[in-house]
Amino acid sequence: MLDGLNVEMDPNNRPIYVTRPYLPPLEEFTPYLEKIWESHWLTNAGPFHQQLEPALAGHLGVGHLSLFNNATISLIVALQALRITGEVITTPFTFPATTHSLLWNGIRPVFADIDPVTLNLDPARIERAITPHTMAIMPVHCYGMPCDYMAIQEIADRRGLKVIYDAAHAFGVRADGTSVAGLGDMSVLSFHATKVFNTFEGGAIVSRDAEMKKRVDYLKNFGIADEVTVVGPGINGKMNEVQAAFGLLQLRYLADGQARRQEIDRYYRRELAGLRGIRLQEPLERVEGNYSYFPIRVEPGYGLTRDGLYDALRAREIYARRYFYPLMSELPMYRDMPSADPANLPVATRAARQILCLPIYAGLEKSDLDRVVSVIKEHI
Ligand code: T4K
Repeated sequence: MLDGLNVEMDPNNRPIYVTRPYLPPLEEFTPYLEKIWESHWLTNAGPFHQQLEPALAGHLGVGHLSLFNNATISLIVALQALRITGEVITTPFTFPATTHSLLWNGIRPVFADIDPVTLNLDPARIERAITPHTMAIMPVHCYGMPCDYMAIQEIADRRGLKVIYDAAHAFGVRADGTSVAGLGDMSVLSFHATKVFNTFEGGAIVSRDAEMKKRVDYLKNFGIADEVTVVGPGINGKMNEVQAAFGLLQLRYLADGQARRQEIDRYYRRELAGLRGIRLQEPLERVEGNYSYFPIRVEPGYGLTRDGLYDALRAREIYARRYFYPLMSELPMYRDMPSADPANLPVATRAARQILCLPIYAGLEKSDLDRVVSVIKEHI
């Protein structure tokens, strides 16, 4: 019978993805599910939710964390909670969720160019994009590389702007000894299946104080304060009990997954060092990274274009990804905005055409990594 369970897979040819979730042993999840079945408490800030919130805040070293069903809704709610309107300065080099969260709030995104080294918003370009309508800055710690947060905060303080960090890639990242998740007026994390810490789907907002966390918590639950009081136009952003339970279990396995990613990062750096036309993003000394992505730049001098290498890898069932191509400023809903002009975004435009994210996840074997590297070396 063809039930899909008995397919033999050649280990030298099995598909290699850009990422795969790191899953704890299944039998360790069963007791959590049994508890949920016993209690009949499935969602709406249940017991696992109540345990995971402080556990994650403690793990990340932040004060006021609110769990969500995903990072996209978290971004939308963060903008609501801070009552942002008008224009927000943001990066074009990101995933659609960042920019779309602005549109969902009726806010006009204003694109500013990125720094060629960090691939994050360039503070000098932020300054130039400010108008009388600007209310906030929404930077992204792309690939978990921290933004120039001191310069961004200095601009925000001087110009009276809010800062909402899209920290979807930055779970566990520390810069100058401080958790990146606590920066700005708010930071948003993603716990999607493809992230270093996952709850299948999930996310969180980190607020600056208890008062703001309370507002966020109302907003993620339809604005409901009690049975007869609805204080705002909230949405359904709640994380359910199965997700929260999985998060608690994941926390126990995080260090193992992280250690393996770090080894893979080292392997790539060793194997790809000095290859003509292949440039790596150098880690910064003051940053403790999370090894969630491994971007390479395919430059003139390499034997293939970035897309040529992407195709060559695919032909061998290696599914590297062109994060983030196309740029958000190239999408039909944004490209007619004056700030979307490629002439305004030369660094981002080049990055979107040169960067390829290589596979990095705990389940990769040495033979998988050798396969990736050998395809890259075939074309130098
Ligand atoms: N802000 C930023 C900067 C983001 O990058 C993202 C999401 C968000 C905000 C929004 O966060 P959430 O609302 O999702 O919490 C993936 C993820 O779906 C997305 O969450 C992530 N960024 C983005 C960078 O990557 P796709 O379209 O590349 O996903 P997909 O389905 O092609 O998956 C990529 C690879 O992962 C697959 O080839 C195989 C592997 N995979 C995927 C899934 C879903 C698995 O092995 N298992 C799985 O369950 O967006």
